[in-house]
This record gives sequence, C-alpha cells and structure tokens, in this order.
Amino acid sequence: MIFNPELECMDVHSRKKMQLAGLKNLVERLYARVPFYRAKMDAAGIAPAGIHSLGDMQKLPFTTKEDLKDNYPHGLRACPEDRIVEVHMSSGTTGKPVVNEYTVHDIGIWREAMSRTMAAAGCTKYDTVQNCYGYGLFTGGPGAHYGAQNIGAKVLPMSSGNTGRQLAVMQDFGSTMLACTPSYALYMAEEAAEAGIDLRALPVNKGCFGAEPWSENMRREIEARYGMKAYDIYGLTEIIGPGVSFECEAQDGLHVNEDLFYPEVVDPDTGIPLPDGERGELVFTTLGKEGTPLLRYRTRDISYLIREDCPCGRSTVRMHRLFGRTDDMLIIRGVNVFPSQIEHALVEIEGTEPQYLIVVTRGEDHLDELELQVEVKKDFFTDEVRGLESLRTRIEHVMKSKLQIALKVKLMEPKSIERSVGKAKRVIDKRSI
Ligand code: DLL
Repeated sequence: MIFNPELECMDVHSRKKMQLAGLKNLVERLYARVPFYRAKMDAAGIAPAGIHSLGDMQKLPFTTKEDLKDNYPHGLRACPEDRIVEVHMSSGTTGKPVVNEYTVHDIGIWREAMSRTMAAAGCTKYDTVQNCYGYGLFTGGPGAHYGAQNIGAKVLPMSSGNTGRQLAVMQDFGSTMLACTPSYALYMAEEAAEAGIDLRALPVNKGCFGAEPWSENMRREIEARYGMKAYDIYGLTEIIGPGVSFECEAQDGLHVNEDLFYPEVVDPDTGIPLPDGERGELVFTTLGKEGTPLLRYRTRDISYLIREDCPCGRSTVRMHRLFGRTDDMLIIRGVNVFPSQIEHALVEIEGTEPQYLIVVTRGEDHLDELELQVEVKKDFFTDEVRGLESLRTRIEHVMKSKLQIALKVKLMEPKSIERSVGKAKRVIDKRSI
C-alpha cells in the first residue's frame, strides 16, 4: 500500500521544486541560528542568497560525524530549547554518542516517514505489529511504534530481548507483522524451532528489518523460517532514525523519502558527487527538520542511487541495499575487505549458517591475520572429521577467490556464536594500531 500517494508518486519536477524550497529555507535557518554552520558556510564562501538551484547544493559544506561529536550535546540545535520534545542517541562504540533532538514537527516528519515505510511492507490497520526493536535512546522501537500506530495498526511494544516471552506473545496475540533487527529475527526463529513452535503456522506474514547489514541469504532464511515476506528498512539516528528509505513489494532497492531527506552519493575520498548508479558514500540533507537539522551529512554508508521507474508507482529515487560502511572496511595486509563481502561469499557454501564472526589479529611478524568463524548447519555437523575438513577448505578456497586474501576458517558448532537481540557484532579487531 502507498501511504501518501500525493507525495510518494508526485511528478519529479514538482518534487524538485519542493526540495529546492526546503533547501533554501534550511540554509537560511542554519546560517541564522547555528554558529557552527555560519562559520562553515563563511569559510566555503557561500551565503543563503547564493542558493538558486539544487545544483548549488554542491557549494555547501559537508557535515561529518566528527562535527557532531565536537558539538555534543547541543551545539547543532537550530531552535529554542523549549521546543524540543524528544531526544535520541546512537550508542556509538567509541567517543561520544551522536544526538538527535526532535520538535513536535520533527516527530511528525518521522511519523510520516515510518508510516510510508511500514505501509510499503504491507502494514494496514488490520495488522498486529510485534515491535521488538529496542525502545529507549535507540530510534528503532519508537520509530516503528509511531509509524504502525499512525497507520492504525495495533502495536505490541515488546522492545528487544526476553525471547521466550516474545514467542508466547506472538502466538497468543496472533502478531501479523514483525519489526526487529534481522539477526534477532533469526535468533527468535532458532529459539522457536528449539521450543517446537512452527512459525510458519502462525499468522505472522511480513516483517520490516534493518539497523544492521544483512544479505539476501539472510532474507531468504527469515522468509523461509517464518513463512513471511521480509523487507529492508534503512535509517540512522542523526537523520531521523528508521524511515530514511524502505523497500516496496518490488524489493529492488530502497525508496528514499527524498522530499524529507535529500540524498547524494559522493566519492568517499574526494567528496565529489557521483553519477546515479555509481557506488559511493551516501550523504543526506534533512529538508524540513527543526531541532537538529543536518546539511550534507556524510553517513559513511556505501550504496548507489537508482533513478528508474519502479513498478510500484512511487517516483522517489531508490538506493541499493547497503554494501557496507566506509569505516567497517578492514584493511588486511593492504587489501580492503568488507564484512558484507564475506557474508555474500558464505551464501554459496552449503552447510553454513549465516552466523559468522571475523577476528582480526596482528601476528609477531606484524602481519594481519584474519580468522573467520563460521557456524555449521546442524545436519552438517557430524563427527566425521573428513567431511568437516573438506567444508573448511572449501570455505577458505571461496574466500580466497572472492576477497583476494587468505584467511583461516574455524568451523563452529551450531548456535555457538553469540546471538544479539539488537545489532549483531560481526567483527572483533584485536590489532592495536
Ligand atoms: O539503526 C536506525 C534504524 C532502526 C534503522 C531500525 C532501521 C531499523 P543507528 O543506530 O544510528 O540507527 O545506526 C545507523 O546502521 O548508518 C547503517 O550503517 C546501519 N543500518 C541501518 N539500517 C540498515 C540497513 C538505526 N537496512 C546505521 N542495512 C546506518 C544495513 C543499516 N545497515
């Protein structure tokens, strides 16, 4: 279902006009109200009066994660404090967390963005949405809550964890839609199998999953185990939370809510905008936000833009599912490796689960070592050493040909890699560089 046909299917020219008006208004507000942005624009030699077209966007300075950290907690606020009604933060493993402060208007933008997102995954007022994204400072729980409720669906605000109770509620309340991280969806499916619960026999038939990288293989696995259609949803705390972009029933790229969040893709090294279809770093500008709007925010997420008609009828630009992050990239003996490449390569190997952990160490010879711990499927995990050894060498061989580096594979017993109720941790980097 298309939640807002007027805005989601509008003709591209009219949308561009809206975006330009939004950009001009944003630049004026930032220049007048946020000293950080005024200084940056002055240094770049661009004033609000110099913005005449969307092409002028390129004259504007970028905003980076470092800028957010330097201005923590309130330095980028663009409205009086008494207008802020909600705050979210990303946990950020290092340094200070990034903050998003919302006005009532901003919550409205989020609600709209998430209503479009969940409607595209088939959510209607007849659905019961089991929301197992974390509630709290994390945006996942509240974002899905606002969207589903606005559609008129019934929300079960479960938050993450307590898997036994999740499964009991899923059965007792007949949840029809699931919202959580893809890794948690798989974990719940494993627990269900263990408890003898047949998820395929339950009413749950769709889900919207995101907040972490996941492969087509994981999608197929989730769809098979639940008997559902699994949709990818994308977003980040700094911009709004979930709701920046989402898949429609065509599942061929994610529609960007571009009237709200203007996307660009740039070369991560030079910052030069790349043509549609070319892979680079996603950059977003929030067009209507009041609390902590962002100008040309460098996400570090890697994708490309698709500007072709979509059979669903939405006219918004799409982004390819994320390929990874510029800062997730591991440099192993000089070769760039993304965890997502490893996950994609694992797809080809029968007998493995989509559960893996990458451990990077630096040996006494100062060379990087990469160990890939891979879980073996229950049926493949026999005591027969020869079978396992051939699986191990097969994985090493596939990885070598796909990634151009040698790595050591350690086969792990079923369910031995730690499961997460939120975002899964896939890399442990033990190098002290
Ligand atoms: O993860 C917001 C969110 C919640 C998105 C629920 C979707 C569903 P952060 O914690 O700030 O916000 O993390 C944002 O997570 O820059 C991506 O690197 C990654 N990410 C988010 N969605 C996807 C996705 C939320 N669908 C960071 N696929 C982003 C791959 C994703 N990575």
